[in-house]
Amino acid sequence: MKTFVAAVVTSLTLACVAAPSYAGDRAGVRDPHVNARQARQQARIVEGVRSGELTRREAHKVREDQRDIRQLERAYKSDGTLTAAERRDLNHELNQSSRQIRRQKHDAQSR
Ligand SMILES: [Ca+2]
Ligand SMILES: [Ca+2]
Repeated sequence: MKTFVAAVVTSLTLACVAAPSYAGDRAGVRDPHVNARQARQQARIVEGVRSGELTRREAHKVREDQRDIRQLERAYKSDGTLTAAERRDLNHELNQSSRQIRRQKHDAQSR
């Protein structure tokens, strides 16, 4: 009996853990995590321009990266589903653009 209860509890726990991604898939293309990252990076760029850490050229470059990511996101979502692999790729691109923003903000060049 104890084993049976443990098995039920385990499967319930697994169902709860699995639920968020399942709900995300059912919702189709919504991905608040990606959107939040995009908003944060956008804010970092604006901040970098304001502080002068990003030159005009650097700001242009990192904004192009942001635009490319939005295009990729649109393409991935165009079939009505954002798959786990597509989501992973978007986050990979966001990692790269984040590194790029950091690099440009902390290099020697400024306005
Ligand atoms: Ca897709
Ligand atoms: Ca710079």
